[in-house]
Amino acid sequence: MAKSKPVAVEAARRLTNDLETYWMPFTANRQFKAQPRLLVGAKGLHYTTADGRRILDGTAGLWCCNAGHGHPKIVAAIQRQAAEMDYAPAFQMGHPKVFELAARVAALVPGDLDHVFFTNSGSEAVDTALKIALAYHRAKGDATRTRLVGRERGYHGVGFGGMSVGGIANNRKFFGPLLSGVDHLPHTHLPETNAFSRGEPVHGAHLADELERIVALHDASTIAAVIVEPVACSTGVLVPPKGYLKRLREICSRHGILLILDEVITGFGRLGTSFAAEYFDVLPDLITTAKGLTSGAVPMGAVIARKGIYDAFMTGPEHAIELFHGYTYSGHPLACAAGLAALDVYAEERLFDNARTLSPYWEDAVHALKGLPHVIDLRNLGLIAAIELEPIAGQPAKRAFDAFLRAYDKGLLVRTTGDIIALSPPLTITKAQIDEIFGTLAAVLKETP
Ligand code: PXG
Repeated sequence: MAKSKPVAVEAARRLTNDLETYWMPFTANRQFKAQPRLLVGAKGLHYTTADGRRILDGTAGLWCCNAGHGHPKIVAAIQRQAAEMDYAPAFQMGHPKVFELAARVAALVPGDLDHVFFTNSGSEAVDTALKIALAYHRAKGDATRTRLVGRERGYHGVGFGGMSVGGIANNRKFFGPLLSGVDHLPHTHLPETNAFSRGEPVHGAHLADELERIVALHDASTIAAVIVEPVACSTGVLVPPKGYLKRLREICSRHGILLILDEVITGFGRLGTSFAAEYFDVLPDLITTAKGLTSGAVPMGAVIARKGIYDAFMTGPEHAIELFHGYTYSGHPLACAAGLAALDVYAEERLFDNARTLSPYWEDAVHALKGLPHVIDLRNLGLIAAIELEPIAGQPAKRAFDAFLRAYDKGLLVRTTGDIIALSPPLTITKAQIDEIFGTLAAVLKETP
């Protein structure tokens, strides 16, 4: 396994003499703490490491810093807001920026997805959307609609709702029985027919019909909602087969089942459109989002609901709370300031257009890796890509993690899941930087054992 330079360990120790106390999320703690990788600065497309190296950010942080790092407008907006008003109670009180941000977000999504509920993360957005779906049916007098449908290999965060509809065994198996009444559609990964597809694979739309099987088993009158990621990113970038999402939408509509698109990653320009709903021309009932909403600068998530859903709650006495749900930090002023500034930057710098314009170049760069050692599949859409490697027999995930370390040593940050390398750079990327990412990766793959 490639080693991070010893100097990185020393630099980390200089900055903190206690690596032990912090329990790191989704990290091999003991491995990390033996060879820490500390980042101390970020500007534009680059991180700075504790030992003073510049690292090209191939992952927009964790798929979130769509405007690049440290954008002066976003920084200034957060600073101003911190000085002006740190916090306003989220319940029974408001502040102007949260209303403004809701309107600005709603303006970016198609159709009558007109109402925005703020959370602090994607996980909270997912659990909020599932709760809204259940409460919506009840408000409509359809209280038997309680079942939820997710998809194998789906990732919807780490709350009990998101875990339950999620489809990644390691995120589920340690945590007991989870929610009852959940079914899963099959995943859409068909390497035999779809390997090395450019963009949307041709085969597999029929997999949406599996929803009919679930309906036949339980009856539509028991099913509240289906939730899927338009592109399943965390599991290693599974691009939906052509026509799949439209077919899922049709089946949901036919049976009165709500369709939730989890756009935590695909929202805010990742595919070259505001949201994947626009890219795929599919109108969901609810959208969950986060990450790019503030360009990752302050934690924030959101659920965007169609008018009919919001309206269904706006009945009963006017003084009565319509939805018993919310967070202390829903619509936090710092997050709203960051969100408004991020939306300004996206518009002024035409970053969604940049993503769209660059995506054919990105696609060519991804697929130029074909034929390099270990590469068994390449997948892409918008400014997302996956490079799937043949696992080392008996040691799953080791080869890709080794490539991750080698890339980091060569000045490039990538993500890995299992033996898949995932890429999702800031939308501010240039052609030269795309060349740099794939040049580095080609060198890495040639030396990865
Ligand atoms: N839904 C989707 C589709 C996501 O991708 C979440 C929900 C949860 O969001 P929060 O904010 O609670 O983390 C996500 C998060 C990775 C990676 O590299 C992906 C995510 C988070 C961290 C790493 O695969 N997705």
